[in-house]
Amino acid sequence: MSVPAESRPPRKVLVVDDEPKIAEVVGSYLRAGGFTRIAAADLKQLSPDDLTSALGSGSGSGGCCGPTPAGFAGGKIPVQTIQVARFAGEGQEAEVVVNDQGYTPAVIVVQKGVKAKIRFAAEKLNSCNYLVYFPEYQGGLDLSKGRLETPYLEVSEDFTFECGMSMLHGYVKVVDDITRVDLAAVRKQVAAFKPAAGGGGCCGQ
Ligand SMILES: [Cu+2]
Repeated sequence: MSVPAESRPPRKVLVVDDEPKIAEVVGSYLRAGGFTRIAAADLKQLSPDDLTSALGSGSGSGGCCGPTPAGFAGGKIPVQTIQVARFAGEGQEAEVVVNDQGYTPAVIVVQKGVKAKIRFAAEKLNSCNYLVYFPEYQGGLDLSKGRLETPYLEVSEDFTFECGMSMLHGYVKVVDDITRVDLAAVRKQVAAFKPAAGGGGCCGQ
């Protein structure tokens, strides 16, 4: 079962081994996992836009994707708001608002064994949040292209969603009965959850 939509965008490619200053800057991005190493000789093939977007606007808080919303910094998932899916159509549905604050809610509870559809209300898209990727389903949605909902997903165990660069993370908790959810327990579990990608991405944090 996969999401038959856009796949993760290609990572930006950058590198420099023989120019210390640039290498120093680029190195931090490489360490954050957002880039793929290429030979310095090939660097000329990158456009100025690639470099600009990769290195940020110089404001210091930018980076290629802009600042990570506070609630999502370091791979954290805000747990204050949890949405329990509702039964509708052929299964169950939940909706997530996407804007500069990230995902609201970032935590959804769905019922095991009932097909689930997740909709995204693209309130404000930016270079970070326009792509929502579902690692466990190996697919994603390009919200900027109007792909605003997943197909019905077979639900068997917890899964996650994230922005294309793994800075914003959301969590879908699977329970046996959505009419009896222990929200405190879900909150506790998700608060302790560490995304595999470590909340890295090209922007660090
Ligand atoms: Cu991002």
